[in-house]
Amino acid sequence: MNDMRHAKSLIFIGSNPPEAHPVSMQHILHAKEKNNAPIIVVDPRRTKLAAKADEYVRIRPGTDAAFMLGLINVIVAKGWEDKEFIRTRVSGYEEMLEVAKKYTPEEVEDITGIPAEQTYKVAEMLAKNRPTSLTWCMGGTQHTIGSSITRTFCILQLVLGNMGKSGGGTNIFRGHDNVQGATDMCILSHSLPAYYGLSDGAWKHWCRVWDVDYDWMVGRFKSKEWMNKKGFTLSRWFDGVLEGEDKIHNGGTSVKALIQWGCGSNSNSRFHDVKKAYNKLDLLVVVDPFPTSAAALCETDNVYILPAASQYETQGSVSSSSRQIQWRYKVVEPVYDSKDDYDIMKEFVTRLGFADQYYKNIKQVPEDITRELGSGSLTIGYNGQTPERIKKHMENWHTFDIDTLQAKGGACDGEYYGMPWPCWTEEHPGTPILYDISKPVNEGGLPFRNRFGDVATYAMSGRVENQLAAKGTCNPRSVVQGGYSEFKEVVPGTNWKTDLSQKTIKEALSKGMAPFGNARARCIVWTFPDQIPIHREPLHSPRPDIVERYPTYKDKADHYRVDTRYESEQAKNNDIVKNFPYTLTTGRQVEHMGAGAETRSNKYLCELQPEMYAEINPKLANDLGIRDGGMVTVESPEGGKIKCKALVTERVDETTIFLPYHFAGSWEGESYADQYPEGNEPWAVGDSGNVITNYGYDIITQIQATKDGLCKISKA
Ligand SMILES: Nc1nc2c(c(=O)[nH]1)N[C@H]1C(S)=C(S)[C@@H](COP(=O)(O)OP(=O)(O)OC[C@H]3O[C@@H](n4cnc5c(=O)[nH]c(N)nc54)[C@H](O)[C@@H]3O)O[C@H]1N2
Ligand SMILES: Nc1nc2c(c(=O)[nH]1)N[C@H]1C(S)=C(S)[C@@H](COP(=O)(O)OP(=O)(O)OC[C@H]3O[C@@H](n4cnc5c(=O)[nH]c(N)nc54)[C@H](O)[C@@H]3O)O[C@H]1N2
Ligand SMILES: [Mo]
Repeated sequence: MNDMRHAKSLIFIGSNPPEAHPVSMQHILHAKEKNNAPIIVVDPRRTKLAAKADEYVRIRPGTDAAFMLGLINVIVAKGWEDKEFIRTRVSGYEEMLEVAKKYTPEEVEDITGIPAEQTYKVAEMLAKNRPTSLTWCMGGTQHTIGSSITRTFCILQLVLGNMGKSGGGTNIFRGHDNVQGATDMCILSHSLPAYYGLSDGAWKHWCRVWDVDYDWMVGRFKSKEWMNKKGFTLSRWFDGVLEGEDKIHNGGTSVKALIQWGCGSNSNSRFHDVKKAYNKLDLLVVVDPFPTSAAALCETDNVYILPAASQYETQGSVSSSSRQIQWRYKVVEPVYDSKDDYDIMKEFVTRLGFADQYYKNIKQVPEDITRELGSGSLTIGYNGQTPERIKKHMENWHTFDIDTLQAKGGACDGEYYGMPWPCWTEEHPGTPILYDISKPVNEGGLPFRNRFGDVATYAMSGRVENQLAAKGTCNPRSVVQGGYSEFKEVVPGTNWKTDLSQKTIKEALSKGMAPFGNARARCIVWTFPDQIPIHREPLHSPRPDIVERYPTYKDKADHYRVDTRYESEQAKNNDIVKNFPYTLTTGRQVEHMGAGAETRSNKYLCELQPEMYAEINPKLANDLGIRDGGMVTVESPEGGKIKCKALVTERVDETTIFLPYHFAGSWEGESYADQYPEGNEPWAVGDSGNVITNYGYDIITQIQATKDGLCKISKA
């Protein structure tokens, strides 16, 4: 984040840091004030960040891929692309360009609503102010094509040659405290820690790390098939409860029990379906410092609330958005009956009868947990950051330079704060900027990773292309002067990812090379439905004519154990748009967090932001007879309905409604605060925005499409 201070221009796409990442603003405004870096904001709403922008680009929700491809098209037509970077470090460029050429600024205007002149203007601002720091957040991801949209952001930065450079890069501001750490540990249903996946090889690797017998592990599953199969995602667990037993891909059974561990519940889209599912469960366990809306909404008796301690009452390692690892120290002992998450986990593990295996390497909690994870998380270089080193950084944080992150003198001399991963060995200083070939690998430099072989043949063109970086393109002091494959077989039968002795990693570093090879960044992903990212209209769109030209995907069966509708849902659009003509989008307020269980339990924050509202443009409000502060009803195509206040504002355009998603505690205007355990009802209650968010999930990640959809609004 601090490296944004070196940017010469900054573009924010679907990211609103004054609300969601206020601390980052010091770096952003530093670039603006000290470097004269123009700020470009791409958002359907004129946000607080847009107020600081040199160029505000109003975009129709869900159409960012078209805008990015349009920018690439203009940049290349003007000859502004970084030809040397593309020649030496990019693959699949020609094929990508063929696709981008279809997105002329006029076509982009039709799809996105962005005037063609503005696409030219932004392209020129980016080309003439390099490097650009590109930031995206949830406005870029929460769409059916979110995984394609984010790829177009990366490709734009490749075309401009802004990757691996100080002041450049793709900077994704993360979500919760330690969500980068949670992601790295793969608290996800499709991978073991550190992105190893679910293959037999991945299980065998982690069984070796945990020092448990692989066959014992297999025996924990109904059958081996379930070890290798993706689980449910958080966004769809309730469909596993509601769908017919034969329909779901879950061993012939619906979901019977649910543990929500640090999950705010009304963060799920289609929340009215979530409510139905709570009441069909045999067992619901909520592990949280607050009861959450789940505990209040569930009308059955089988709900257990386990009071978790907060992060001030525990300690351990956490990872920030910048891949830095920090140690968090305990401030107070857990209060009242609460226990920290480690102790709650221990109670479960002990009663379930596998404490011996679970704690084999763990004598000292949490230091040994950090050590064990590090010893196995070789893929991303989490092995050099020992608890001792992390604590040393915390004690000496004042010796690190804010511009470079590097310590000048003292106990951490030359190291980067928090040892951003990859930190390949206990001597390695950490990697402050990914893919930076200006520095030696031993000093925090890095090439692009080689992951899918050395040569590829592209289906769309039949062209064969070397996937390794060009001759002469490598980090200083690399023994191989150019691209190279990943390191294998230094210890027979292993590779750099599975060699627990870490000899392979050390061998690579001794040669000044990266264990994962030196390759090109790819514009083509041959395992994705869109090998090159393209625009596809949201399932529910205000523009049926664009649906015809840019239709969605085919329906996808067994997508994380549930069937997911794409074309069959979009087929209903012509009817839906007649009754639900307004575009819906959702997001955050600085005063509240996520589903709001914590912040709506805080008197002072509730005084600042006490009520649920819908943002509506003055013209639309006037046409519909809606007044600022008056009550409105908002309805979704799937039967969801909420009541809240109207916030009449130019922030949104005449066809868009914005809802914050932090509220719960009332349903169609009726409070259910009395259903919280006594004394635990929140200070602020309101209808949940997620009752209105529409059906729709990303084709790869299954993230919920909470940033586009349709709705109806009327005076209540
Ligand atoms: N105070 C506070 N801070 C938080 C959080 C919180 O709840 N409260 N949550 C944390 C979490 S978990 C996360 S993930 C981050 C999220 O941080 P952000 O993603 O920055 O927050 P959002 O408000 O969800 O969305 C950002 C912007 O995307 C815009 N947007 C909506 N649709 C589109 C679209 O189709 N295209 C484009 N270009 N923009 C669009 C919205 O208008 C909004 O201004 O914030 C983190 N920080
Ligand atoms: N409409 C709409 N919906 C969205 C989004 C959107 O932009 N629009 N954004 C989505 C995104 S990006 C996210 S990340 C999700 C967030 O959704 P959730 O993950 O549900 O968000 P939070 O409300 O922050 O939930 C965190 C819970 O953890 C509890 N907690 C805090 N500290 C601890 C602890 O130490 N231990 C335990 N056990 N619990 C603790 C808190 O009390 C809180 O109840 O929402 C998603 N939903
Ligand atoms: Mo998030």
